[in-house]
Amino acid sequence: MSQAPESLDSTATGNETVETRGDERVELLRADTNHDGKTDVWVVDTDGDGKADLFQFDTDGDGKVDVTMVDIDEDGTPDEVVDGDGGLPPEQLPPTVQL
Ligand SMILES: [Ca+2]
Ligand SMILES: [Ca+2]
Ligand SMILES: [Ca+2]
Repeated sequence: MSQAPESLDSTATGNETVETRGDERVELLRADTNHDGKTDVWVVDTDGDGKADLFQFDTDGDGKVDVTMVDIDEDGTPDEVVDGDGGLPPEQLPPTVQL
């Protein structure tokens, strides 16, 4: 088995960094579920295969990610859930979908 030569250690900030399939950030969907004009759901494809593998949620409405879920095998079930943005802060753009 080959191991990654370097592993990021971001424990100093207290923010966990999630491992994703790729290092792209193709946002498939941004949504504003509480209609405050700020995005609170991000659905992201990180490896460019067109399928979502990263999901982020702002649960308290401050516009910052509170929960990040990674579906590393793209089977529809999150494999890793961390607090915060998982080291992948989204751009502060207006939501594409108003739910
Ligand atoms: Ca919102
Ligand atoms: Ca993908
Ligand atoms: Ca938040």
